[in-house]
Amino acid sequence: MDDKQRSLLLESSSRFPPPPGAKLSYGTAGFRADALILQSTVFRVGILAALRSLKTQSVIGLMITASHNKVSDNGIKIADPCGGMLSQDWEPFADELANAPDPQTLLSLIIEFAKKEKISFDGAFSAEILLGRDTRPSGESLLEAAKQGINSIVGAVVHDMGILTTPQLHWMVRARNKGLKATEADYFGQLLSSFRCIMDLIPNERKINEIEDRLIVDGANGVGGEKLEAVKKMLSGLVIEVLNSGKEGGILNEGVGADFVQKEKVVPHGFGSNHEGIRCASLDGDADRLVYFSVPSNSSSKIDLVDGDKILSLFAVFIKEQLSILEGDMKGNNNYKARLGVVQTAYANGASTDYLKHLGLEVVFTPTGVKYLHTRAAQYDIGIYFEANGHGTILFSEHYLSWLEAKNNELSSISQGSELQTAALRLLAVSKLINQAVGDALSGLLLVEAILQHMGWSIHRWSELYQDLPSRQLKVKVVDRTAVVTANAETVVVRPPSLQEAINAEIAKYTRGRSFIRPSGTEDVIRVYAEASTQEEVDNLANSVAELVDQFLGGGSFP
Ligand code: NG1
Ligand code: ZN
Repeated sequence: MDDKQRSLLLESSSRFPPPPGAKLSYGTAGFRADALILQSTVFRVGILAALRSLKTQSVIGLMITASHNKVSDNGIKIADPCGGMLSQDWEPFADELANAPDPQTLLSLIIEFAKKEKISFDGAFSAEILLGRDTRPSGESLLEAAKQGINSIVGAVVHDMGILTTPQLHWMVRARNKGLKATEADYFGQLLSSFRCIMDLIPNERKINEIEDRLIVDGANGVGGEKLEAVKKMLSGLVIEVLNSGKEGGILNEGVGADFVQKEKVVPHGFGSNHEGIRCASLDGDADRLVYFSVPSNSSSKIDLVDGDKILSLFAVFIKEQLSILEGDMKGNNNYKARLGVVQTAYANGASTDYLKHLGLEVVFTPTGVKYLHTRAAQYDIGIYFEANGHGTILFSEHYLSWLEAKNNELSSISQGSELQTAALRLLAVSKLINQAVGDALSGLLLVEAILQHMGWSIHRWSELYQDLPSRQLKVKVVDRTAVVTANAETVVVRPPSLQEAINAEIAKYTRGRSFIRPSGTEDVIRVYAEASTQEEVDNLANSVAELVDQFLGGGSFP
């Protein structure tokens, strides 16, 4: 590193002193905190993104968002060249950078890391970063801090892509690195044409009118509602009404959005008895999560929730149907049996896992966090992953896609328009509609809608695939959440000692009881999850486990 680069880093970082006393960590979704303390972190992640671009000689993405968190929070995360999350082996360096106390320490860390990673500053390659942000008011000034961080690396180029959903930014990074067009218009174009393709391939006899042709979407008062309004204008075959689009003056994620709906199981603001029985969906604040629900006809405030597990199940049923057609009667020479896998976390409702296994699918578990689920799903020809909260997607391996393309070409010459070829075309369309980089509420919503039409299913028919076990989630504030260490995809507490035994003793009191705890990666809390055969039992189990957490870790409160 030459003197010009050194002094540029020292000079710019002196303008962004870290917040006194704060210890930040690159959690399940990057850095997240109160927006007021994030200037220096975002600046430093700007530097990190430029270094990552130099290292990988690729375009890197930076997204400023705090997803479903309250509007006063914000956050920042990196999208790697393939459009996925930052490679995990860089996370410790991200933490060190964010927590470096002064410019000189920061510079030394960068020099040492660049040496270790063999990052060259010779100017042969210029770092290139795509920047996106959600609708949070703090986003604009944080964007400026990110730009200054990126520009602290000589020659770095920044493209401000404006206000985007998180998955749009990840999609753009992936497309750019594949040498494809990567504007928002290209993104919408791909979604709409593949949606149309699946709709056009629906067999005539399936076109039964069991389905209400109207979908009502809760936009969480965030970026998703805004983008869906744009999609709506270009869409045919589906009537979408957007509520909580953010234009009516509602507050982001307050009493609205996928996280609220999934955790509280109540209607979001703006929905009520006039929506009874109609298919409704809810996006989160940055539109990477999607859940469906219907408002019941009785006066209960609880909704019939169709969560990420059920979206996964719908996708699995559809994919499995296409694979059975394609693989059931293999014509020609080029035959291949796809490896289909399903990836869940411990938050998946036990009834969903039973259902998926009953379908004959391979189901595996990872710890919470997209980085784990995505990596595991990528090991299959077709890997479907979902968190119960509605974040998920379907990954197709390059190898399988090439086979599918070749098979489609072969079938179009020997049996054009056959059931076999149609199944191949449907799978190819799914691979284009569903975001291959991260979970994406907009593309997921279009795929759900196309599949429901294909099946001729109402939301009620879909919801009846299986009956969820009653579940409950709580959070407990403790003095130090890092004191909890878990194993076995977060289902067992290994530290503090004896806590797991105490939890087991509570679980043993209930029929079909299940409970686990883990430190959140996005909030300063311990999360408690419980499942049992009745709502009353599960509420009791969750409360007792939360009390145990408080006893063992002290200083607790239940926010
Ligand atoms: P944490 O705060 O680590 O539980 C939450 C979600 C994750 C994931 C991240 C990223 C739950 C229980 N946890 O993480 O699944 O979506 O946010 O946004 O929903
Ligand atoms: Zn989100």
